[in-house]
Amino acid sequence: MRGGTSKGLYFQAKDLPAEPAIRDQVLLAAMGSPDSRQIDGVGGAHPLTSKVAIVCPSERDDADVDYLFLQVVVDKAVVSDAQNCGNILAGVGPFAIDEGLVPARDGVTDVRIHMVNTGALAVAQVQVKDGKAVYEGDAEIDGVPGGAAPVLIDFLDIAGSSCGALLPTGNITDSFDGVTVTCIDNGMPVVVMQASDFGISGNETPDQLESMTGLKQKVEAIRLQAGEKMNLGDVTSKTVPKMTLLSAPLKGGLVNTRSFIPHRVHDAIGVLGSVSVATACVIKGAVGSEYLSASSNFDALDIEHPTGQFTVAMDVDGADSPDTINIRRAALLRTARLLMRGEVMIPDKAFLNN
Ligand code: NQM
Repeated sequence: MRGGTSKGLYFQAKDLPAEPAIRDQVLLAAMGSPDSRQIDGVGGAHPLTSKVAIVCPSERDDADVDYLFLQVVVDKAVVSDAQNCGNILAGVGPFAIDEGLVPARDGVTDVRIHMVNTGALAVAQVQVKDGKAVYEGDAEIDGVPGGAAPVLIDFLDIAGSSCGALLPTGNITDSFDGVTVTCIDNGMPVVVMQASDFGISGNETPDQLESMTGLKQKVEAIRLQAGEKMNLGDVTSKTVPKMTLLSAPLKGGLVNTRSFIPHRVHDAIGVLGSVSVATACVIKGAVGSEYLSASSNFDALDIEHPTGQFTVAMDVDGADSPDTINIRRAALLRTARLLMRGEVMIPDKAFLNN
């Protein structure tokens, strides 16, 4: 399925080996990792197209399904559950309905999703007709050509869900290698920085940024230090924290972004990544707060990115101080599409490695 601006394989948990080590070998073989082209699998040779959702009925009273997100690293034999993914999340509601995991109600069905990676909850509003998810429609999201049925997603309790606190270092800003940053986790651990502190405009294309070796080394050096202070431990081989560079908006949005996720540059921006960036912008004194103005509309905070913009709705109290800030709501629009349904073939050797 395509979920938002990402693409991945969606499985029911019962169809995969229960033992994580064997399951991961199966997923590596399915995607064709490790190989920069993923030529011997169905992965798309980019972190955004090498993703997996594993879904099953939830045992929680407040959730319909459990969603475990796994990042299958393209060029390493690594499958990581260290991060969540809000784009792949967009396909979970429709998948759960089509697989009969949730009773479908014609019109709109609310699917309550327990996001296993972080323990937080999201509610997806899925369009339904004749008991099946509807994929066609007019809702457009930047980074995806054409329209599709809207999937509205409300995130309920995501602050600090990976790092233990919204501002996991205990500070609104920190300094690493002379660069002032805000370390934040409102659903995704992100280090928010100013592009100008790296001597770039922030309008460069992802390809241009990926070719700037010195810049990438500087960003990675900060990431390794910030990761420790954000309670993530040694993040050398983790895909978090994400590193987002801010600059002035070009298209009337709140702020412009370029995101290292963390070694490739995102063609757009992650869903939860953008919620974390929007949150930094509304905290007084945080990196990004300089872009907020009296006229900023909290129902539509537009985060610009290389292929358009991403609109986040936020309801926040007490943003004057890290001690009082209370995120009451973070919500956004995504779309998803079922691309194919079937079997992915796994060579026997994937099972023999264990
Ligand atoms: O931040 C890419 C994506 C993501 C993650 C990444 C995401 C999110 O665009 O919730 O969606 O940052 O690795 O799929």
